[in-house]
Amino acid sequence: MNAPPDPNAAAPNERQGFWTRFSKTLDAGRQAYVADLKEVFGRPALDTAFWDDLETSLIAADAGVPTTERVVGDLRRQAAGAHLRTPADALGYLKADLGKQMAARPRDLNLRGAPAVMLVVGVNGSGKTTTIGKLAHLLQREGRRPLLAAGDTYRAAAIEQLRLWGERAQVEVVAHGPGADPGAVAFDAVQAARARGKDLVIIDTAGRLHTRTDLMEELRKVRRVLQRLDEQAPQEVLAVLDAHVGQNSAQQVKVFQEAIGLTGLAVTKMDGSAKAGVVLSIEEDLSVPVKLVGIGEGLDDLNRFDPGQYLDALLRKEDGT
Ligand SMILES: Nc1nc2c(ncn2[C@@H]2O[C@H](COP(=O)(O)OP(=O)(O)OP(=O)(O)O)[C@@H](O)[C@H]2O)c(=O)[nH]1
Ligand SMILES: [Mg+2]
Repeated sequence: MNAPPDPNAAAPNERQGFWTRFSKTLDAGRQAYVADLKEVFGRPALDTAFWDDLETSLIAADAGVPTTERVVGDLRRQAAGAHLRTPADALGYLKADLGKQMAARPRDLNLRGAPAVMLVVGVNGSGKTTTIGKLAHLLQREGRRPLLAAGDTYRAAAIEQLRLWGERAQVEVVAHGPGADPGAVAFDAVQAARARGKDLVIIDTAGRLHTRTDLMEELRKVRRVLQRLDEQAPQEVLAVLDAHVGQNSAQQVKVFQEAIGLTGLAVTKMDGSAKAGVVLSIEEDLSVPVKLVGIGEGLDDLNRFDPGQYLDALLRKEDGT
């Protein structure tokens, strides 16, 4: 028997042009800033205006107050100790520091299972269904055989939307009628995947406000059903966050994390969002790694998160761009 494909074999950078588009779209979002992080790091001197504007632009980018204070405090100490002399030095230090922290977080998708099961959750309209369509496409191109499960049974339109993504990405969709039990859909999808030789099931769920405890219980029920079929399932529970929501998304993540446990985050709508810094604060505060980023509504507008590329796009590249 052939060995299954290594789920994380394809380097993130192989997605053609993704990180160039990512960087451009962050630049577009940046136009809303009071001061621009890239501009601040491009200045000649570590003067008072530099420190003030660095702090302002980190907060404007939604890096959050605690993260901003820690980062700026740390840089100031390094500068006082004469370890940093220019904004370019500060940039190098900050990128190395944040990069080290980010590299320590496990970001690979766990796709080990027969099939592996991914449960995708989040508040209304955060981008779950779209992310699932793009993710199915991404993973299929890497040699996986995904199947989608229409676990959002609240609206007929939600089932149709997933079917449409199924057609676009050329993957099968298992669905019941509107009003069906999401647990039953999930169960059938895993059985169907086994019968049809699929190695991955991605389950869509209805958007729910994190404050609705009854709807959180429904997610726990889906998880219990999955665990009856495979103790390790779901291998991934991904919360989808809209980057425009910025700091408020931390609260959403916390509640989903407590209710069902999350293995990772997918941050969507980074295109044109001025709040790309939110990744820094969420990871620092909540220790749930960002695994995927979305920059649009097209099939190729999703990629695995790459901290180095992200920091280049947010702060500045060493070559000044
Ligand atoms: N610009 C942009 N739009 C996105 C992105 N991801 C999703 N969208 C759009 O956001 C809207 C909501 O996306 P959905 O995928 O339907 O969100 P959802 O979480 O499934 O929504 P519910 O099922 O209603 O909770 C749609 O109009 C998507 O096209 C993205 O990365 N960039
Ligand atoms: Mg949806």
